[in-house]
Parts: sequence; structure tokens; C-alpha cells
Amino acid sequence: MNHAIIAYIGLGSNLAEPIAQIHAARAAIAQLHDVRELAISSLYQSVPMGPQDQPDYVNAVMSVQTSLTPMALLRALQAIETDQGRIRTGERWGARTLDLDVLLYGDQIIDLPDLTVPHVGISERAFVLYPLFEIAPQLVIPSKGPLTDLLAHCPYSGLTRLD
Ligand code: A4P
Ligand code: MG
Repeated sequence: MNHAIIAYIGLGSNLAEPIAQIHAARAAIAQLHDVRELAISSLYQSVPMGPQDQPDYVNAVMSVQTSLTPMALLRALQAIETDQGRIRTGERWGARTLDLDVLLYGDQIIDLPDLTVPHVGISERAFVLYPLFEIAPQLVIPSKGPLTDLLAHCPYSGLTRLD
């Protein structure tokens, strides 16, 4: 792969057998053209952020090496969401079979109409930071600082490690 970048992807599901959804998504990502899986965290059960009248989530974070552009990676992830039955209701933070977020793309800061990287919620979300720490403890997040500093301000609450 030429010009490969390390990207981090957040996986989340709270409908239709979330654990199976996450496993299927991981396999689909690993099979994308010009994407190679590097690592995946444990799965975590987490209480919903946002509306509370929805099931708990299962979350994980995966690192990949890729030569796709950031937008091509986003589009490929959205196609996997659609394949796995994601219906976009328009409700903010509503329940979904699968949510795939581009958390980080190398050390790049991206501010496009359809793509903000680092992902906007990254620094406050325990269900992102703790799985990320498992696979990249030394990580420094562009414009936000060392992952360990973010973790120090993010309580491990509402999270249960599965496996
Ligand atoms: N978009 C911009 N930047 C990105 C990026 N870095 N990665 C745009 C992915 N997408 C990005 O996303 C809306 C738009 O964000 C897309 O069109 C894309 O161009 P979406 O997936 O259609 O909608 P969404 O996921 O409902 O909205 P949003 O704001 O991305 O929600 P989040 O932040 O993904 O939160 N609670 C727990 N415990 N665990 C969860 O995983 N997830 C959510 C959704 C709510 N509560 C949760 C969890
Ligand atoms: Mg999303």
C-alpha cells in the first residue's frame, strides 16, 4: 500500500444483536480494498449517551492502515453501515444497528462539510477513549493532546468490558 496512513475507527451498535453487528463490521472493514486491520480493542457495553430510552450500546475501536483518502474511507464505512441495515431516522443520537466513525486519520486535522477529524466527541467519550487506550496507549490526539491526559478527565463510568 502506498502512502498508507494509520486511522482509528469507532464502532458502535445498540440494535439487532450488537455484538454480532460489531464482529460483522470488523470483518467488512478488514476486507475493504486498500484497508488492512492493525488492531481491535475489546468490546465494551456502554450506557447510551443522549436519549436514555434506547438499549445499551456495544462499542469498540479498531486501527487500520489505509491508502484511502479520508473521504473515501468515510464513504466505505457508510456503505458498511447501510449494508448492515442502518436506517437514518434523522434523530440525533438515536438507536442504530451500526455506527462507524472516523476517529483519527494519521495526525491530520480535517474540517470538511461531511467530515470532521478528530471526531468531535472524541475527548469526552469514555466508550471511545478507553478502547482506544487498549490499542494505542501512547497516542497523541491532534489539537487535543496525549490520550492519557484526556483519560484522566474522563471517568470510567457506565462502561463494562465484555469478552
Ligand atoms: N461526520 C462528520 N465527521 C465524521 C467522522 N469523523 N466520522 C458526518 C463519521 N461521520 C462524520 O453521522 C452524521 C454525519 O456526520 C455524517 O453524515 C457524516 O458526514 P451519522 O452517523 O449519520 O449520524 P449520527 O451517528 O447519529 O450522528 P453523530 O453526531 O455522528 O452521532 P455520534 O457522535 O456518532 O453518536 N452512546 C453510546 N454509549 N455509544 C455510542 O456509540 N453513539 C451515538 C451516536 C449516540 N450515543 C451513543 C453512541
Ligand atoms: Mg456517526
